[in-house]
Amino acid sequence: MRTRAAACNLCEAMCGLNITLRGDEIVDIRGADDDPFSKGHICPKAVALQDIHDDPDRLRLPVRRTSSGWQQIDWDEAFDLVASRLAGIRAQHGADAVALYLGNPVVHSLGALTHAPGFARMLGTRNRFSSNSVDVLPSQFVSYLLYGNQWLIPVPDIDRTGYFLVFGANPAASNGSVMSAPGITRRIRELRGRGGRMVLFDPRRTESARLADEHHFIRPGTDAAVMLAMVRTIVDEGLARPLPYVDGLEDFRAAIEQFTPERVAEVSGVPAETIVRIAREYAAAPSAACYGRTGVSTQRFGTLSQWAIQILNLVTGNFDRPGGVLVTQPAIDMIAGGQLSPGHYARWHSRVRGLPEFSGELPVAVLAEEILTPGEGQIRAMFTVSANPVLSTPAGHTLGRALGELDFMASVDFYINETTRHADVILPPTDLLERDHFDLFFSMFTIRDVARFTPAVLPKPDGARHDWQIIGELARRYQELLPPDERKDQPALSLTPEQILDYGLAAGQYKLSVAELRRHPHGLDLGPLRPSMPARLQTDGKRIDLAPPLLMSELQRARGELLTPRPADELLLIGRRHLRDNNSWLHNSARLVKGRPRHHLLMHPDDMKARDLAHGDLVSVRSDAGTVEVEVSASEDLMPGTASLPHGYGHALARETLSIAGTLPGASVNDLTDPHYLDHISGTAALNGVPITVTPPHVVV
Ligand SMILES: Nc1nc2c(c(=O)[nH]1)N[C@H]1C(S)=C(S)[C@@H](COP(=O)(O)OP(=O)(O)OC[C@H]3O[C@@H](n4cnc5c(=O)[nH]c(N)nc54)[C@H](O)[C@@H]3O)O[C@H]1N2
Ligand SMILES: Nc1nc2c(c(=O)[nH]1)N[C@H]1C(S)=C(S)[C@@H](COP(=O)(O)OP(=O)(O)OC[C@H]3O[C@@H](n4cnc5c(=O)[nH]c(N)nc54)[C@H](O)[C@@H]3O)O[C@H]1N2
Ligand code: SF4
Ligand SMILES: [Mo]
Repeated sequence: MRTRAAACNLCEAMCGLNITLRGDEIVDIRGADDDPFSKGHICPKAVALQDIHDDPDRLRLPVRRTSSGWQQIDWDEAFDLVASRLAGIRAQHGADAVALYLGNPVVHSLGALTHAPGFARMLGTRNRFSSNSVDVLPSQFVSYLLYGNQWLIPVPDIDRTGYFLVFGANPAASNGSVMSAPGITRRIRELRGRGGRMVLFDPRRTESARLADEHHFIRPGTDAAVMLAMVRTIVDEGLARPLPYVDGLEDFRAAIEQFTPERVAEVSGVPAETIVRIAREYAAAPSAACYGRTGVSTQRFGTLSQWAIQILNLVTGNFDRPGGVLVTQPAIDMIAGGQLSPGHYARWHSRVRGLPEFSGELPVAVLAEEILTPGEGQIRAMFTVSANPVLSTPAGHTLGRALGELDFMASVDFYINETTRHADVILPPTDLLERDHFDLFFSMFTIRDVARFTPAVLPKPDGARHDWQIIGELARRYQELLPPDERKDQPALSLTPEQILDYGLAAGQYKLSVAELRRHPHGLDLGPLRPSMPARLQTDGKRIDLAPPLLMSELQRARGELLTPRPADELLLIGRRHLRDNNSWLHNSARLVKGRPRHHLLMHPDDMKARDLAHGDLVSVRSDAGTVEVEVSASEDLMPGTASLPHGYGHALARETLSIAGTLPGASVNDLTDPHYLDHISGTAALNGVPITVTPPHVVV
């Protein structure tokens, strides 16, 4: 028996692990007490690393879909087939006919992260998509406009802050996002233990609400209004302490005149006194951090919400100060190194609906229509990497139908799921324990600067390929098939991830190397977050304009809707995450799915009574985009007028290939979410706050 230091990369918390092995068999997985960052923290999902590794349903070799079912093929044949079909469709219909979708685990897989962007550039398509447009895009958009780079997103200094003000995040379930903070519940308890406060706004009394000093219900989609009213109070009461390099406060104040606490109380359900009191407390706190995640990004006013969060931090002097919010200084600084683009906006628009690109990507809400609408520029082929958009993007059922219409589809994934079942070829990478790991992406959002390199825990099986090897080889063969004038050499594709890391570490301020990190298997703590502004701003003159014209015009456009109360009898659907789920893909682990069902629609008992629904009933849930049937559970934790359904369920379509997940009950919430219901300016899908009706299934409305 031997014990190996490892890292869990299932979520953003980046927990350090100790894995005990007997030969190549996993005997035990536990939190590593000697990891300076995670200090032994672990959650129930970590054992899934073993379950994925052992899962007989996981693909080990490429498969091809044929009329008589899935057929295993060898790598050589698979690469040639995918490269020639993609290049052929490009030659016939142009580069935009091949679309690319990068799913969430790309940012968790070192090799996918180092190699997928190069292949994307090689494909040269304007039809590029990722999970960003069902996730963090509003934050990227705001950072691009305020700080000059989409990834200069400040992180709450949770270990030192005196006041943690949270909108639309549930770190007790998600373990934190754009805030890598292993052991977040402990950190929140410590915050309160040192006399700090946590105040949370969420339409559901969540697991995180139970940790907070105060939880306030808020009508979905009204956060921006509440925060703008807070800013107005702070400015009018002379409590603002803006930094010397911040401009535009006067213009901004003038634009929010109508956001009085009284008026905002009517739309949000948050009492005016509460808005004013929290604004005063926030401004008076010796240090404070305002933070909001998917609940305030994937909603109608995602960009305005994320803007208001930045403003709250900027006007109270909490931006770039210990205990406030700070930008990390990671060992590999991809912002300074230029590997991450500052961002650009509206350089082109989607063909059918005319939605603007952001930083080279179109909103995934337009993907299905770009496949289904005939004409010049129509998408005819898809390449996906670690993605399940049929379950994770709005009107996933329509997208599933669209994928069935493609001329060709290929996916890099180790499961045949609701999305990859449409692929002609699936190329499976090694699993998470068979490859080296370094959190290249999430090291940008840690609550302390840390660096940890984890060599593969288990050997790579014969004939297996890593994500980067798959993408790199495919890229090589694809490039050869292109006419010389269409080739785009991507030198990074011929490097290994380790070489890329070494280059990045040496260029970074700590002058590290992979060899040095190997000597510290549990990682290096590089210290608490440090002020670094305005030097790192990528704006003109290194100044921050609080009121950039694009956001000001969005505010102008949205003001009326934002200040109009929604109908009193309207029911709005919100999402839900559970500690033991992970988006759409850990449901094939028996250990994780056991226990009480987690897929139910939650509703307030009064709302159920008004609709004649009983606890446990199968109900019909209807939106403008679709209908699903699912069991309903009564919960006093829901704000009246809201209902909650988690995403990532509804695996019936993959019944034949996911033997455990395929037997789970539940429906996909994204058969209800609507590709036309968006955060207008960024195109991010409004997955929260979707109007629905709920009836017993036999009632026809
Ligand atoms: N266990 C687990 N962990 C995960 C994941 C997972 O699926 N499972 N997914 C990972 C990923 S990809 C991400 S991006 C992160 C997400 O991390 P979080 O954003 O922290 O995750 P959620 O639990 O979705 O929290 C969103 C909260 O917003 C609330 N909400 C909905 N609408 C509104 C609204 O209009 N206003 C306000 N104020 N609140 C609203 C919801 O009730 C919910 O509690 O989690 C990551 N970690
Ligand atoms: N209604 C609603 N919808 C949502 C959300 C919500 O809150 N509400 N949350 C959204 C968010 S924040 C996100 S990020 C998306 C996530 O949705 P997606 O981006 O679709 O990602 P996952 O569901 O995590 O799908 C992961 C796929 O990646 C594969 N995979 C895992 N690891 C690897 C790997 O290392 N390499 C490769 N090649 N494949 C791998 C898995 O087998 C699985 O098939 O969902 C979004 N959808
Ligand atoms: S919180 Fe859980 S899933 Fe996330 S990194 Fe830690 S052990 Fe893994
Ligand atoms: Mo996400």
